[in-house]
Amino acid sequence: SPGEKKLALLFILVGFAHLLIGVVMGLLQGLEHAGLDLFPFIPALKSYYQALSIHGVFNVLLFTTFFIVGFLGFAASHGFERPLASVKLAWVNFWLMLAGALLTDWALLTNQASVLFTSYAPMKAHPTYYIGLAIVVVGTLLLLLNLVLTYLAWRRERPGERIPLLPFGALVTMIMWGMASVGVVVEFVFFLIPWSLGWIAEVDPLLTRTFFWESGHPIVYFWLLPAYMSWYFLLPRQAGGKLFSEPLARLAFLLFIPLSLPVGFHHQFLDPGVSQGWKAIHAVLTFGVFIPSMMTAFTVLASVETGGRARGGQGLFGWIRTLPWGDPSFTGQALAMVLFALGGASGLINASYTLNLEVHNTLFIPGHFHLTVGTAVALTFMAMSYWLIPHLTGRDLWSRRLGLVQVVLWFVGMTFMSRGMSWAGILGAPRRTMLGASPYLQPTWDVPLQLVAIGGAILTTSAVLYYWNLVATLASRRRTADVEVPLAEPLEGRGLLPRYLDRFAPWVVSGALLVLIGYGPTLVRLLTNMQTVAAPLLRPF
Ligand code: HAS
Repeated sequence: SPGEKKLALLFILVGFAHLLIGVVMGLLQGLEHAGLDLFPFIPALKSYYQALSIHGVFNVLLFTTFFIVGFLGFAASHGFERPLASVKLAWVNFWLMLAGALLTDWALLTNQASVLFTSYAPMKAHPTYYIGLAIVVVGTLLLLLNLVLTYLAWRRERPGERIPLLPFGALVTMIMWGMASVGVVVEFVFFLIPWSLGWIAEVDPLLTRTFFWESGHPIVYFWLLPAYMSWYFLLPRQAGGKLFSEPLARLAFLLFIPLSLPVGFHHQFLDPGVSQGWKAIHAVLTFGVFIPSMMTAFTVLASVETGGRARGGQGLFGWIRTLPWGDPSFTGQALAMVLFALGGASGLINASYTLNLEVHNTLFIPGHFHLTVGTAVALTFMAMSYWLIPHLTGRDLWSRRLGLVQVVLWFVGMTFMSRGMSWAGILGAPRRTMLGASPYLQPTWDVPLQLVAIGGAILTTSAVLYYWNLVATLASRRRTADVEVPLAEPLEGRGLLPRYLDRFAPWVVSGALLVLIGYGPTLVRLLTNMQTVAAPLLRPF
């Protein structure tokens, strides 16, 4: 309905507004690393760490979450061919999340929350920072509630029918995130918020970090799965082809529910106080969550190939040439995938327990996540917006050519920047450090850090082009006939599908069990060691 389209648009625009500020902070950081420190010239910014905190929270927490909530609500109601169960709840959710985001923005912009996006204690932020983020998380859970209610209403109307692909992807994403969010909810509600308000005197950094990473790794799949929804269910149609295998696609999505949850210790390989045995188990499970992404690489590439061949492409690689490279939405997503393959490879390096000792807390890690969340996710969301915003507004995209240049520049900029970061990281350059001012700057870091700055400048140019096109599209009077949602058909038709690929319960139960096994013993030990209310209750275990 027009109301729901408007709501989705508002969510998405709030997300992109945050990305805009985050990108500007990114440029300042990149230049600082290369020796050009502009921070003293910007009175609003009190320190490098304030800018870095704004960059992280705005880009990976607020941009992503607002885009995702807007897109998933829209995708579910479009796929179910009915309005959300409660459109009123969806509007309440928007205002609630906006209020939460504004609280967090205020704390960050006034330099009262320079604690970086991981919110690690004992660095303490103003209470509004934690409360605002907690409200945003509650908003995501309200979306989950609304999606489940919509699913139940649809099921009553269409008993026995298989869940359509778009809502299926939206439900998997939100069920996974609903389970994953428990850690960060406990961390914020029982520890960080009371501590920041002065109600409790101290918190245990190891315990809060453990709760954080219980949610903090799966959150990357909360960001990634909506991009996967586009790659699997929409991109093949944009390429002129079909989804290569519906069962494989569903299996890959469902595998993320159990496999993305019990892997958080791979962020804590170097934390004392977590036993090596549990770290090793999480390392092995991390290799498990690699599998659905490898399945994705195969299925999506095969789906896109059906498009290239349907357009007349022949031979082993001839189909690549005939793909619609003039379409910024297609090209942006294809380029995002190419860099994601490198992001996956660097993820494997991080996940390898021993190799992690070499790269942990170095610039190699930002090198990894600018390829994953910074490209696979952010570039895909921008590329999707080239059809989604015209669809939601009824206004024609202002310039396809500008869009094309923008996505190519993002790809080139990120290639330079992530290469520079990974290279400097392997040479020992630390992350989260004002490198330009450090007394231990190594001559060998010079060239890689120049690459970071060059990449940052290209990325900023790309961002300027993106916002130019976005604003011009929103302001344009050029109306377009309804831009369709490019929903792909499965190649093999809608044949028989095993029931377990259309049910959530077995995956949810196995996910819950894996979390209990993977985290239970460590959490019980950490909680009983503390002077918490829970300690006497947990001691018998
Ligand atoms: Fe990660 C740290 C391991 C995926 C984000 N990661 C981070 C941090 C972030 C992040 C933000 O094990 C930093 C947190 C912090 O601040 O401390 N990560 C992995 C592994 C994967 C992985 C194994 N990460 C992601 C994704 C992210 C993300 C996705 C965001 C969206 N990561 C780690 C580890 C650390 C870590 C350690 C901690 C390091 C430390 O020491 O602190 C895997 O899920 C990756 C699987 C991906 C693939 C690639 C599949 C390729 C596809 C594309 C194919 C298309 C092609 C071409 C080839 C297997 C699907 C198409 C061409 C056409 C023509 C169409």
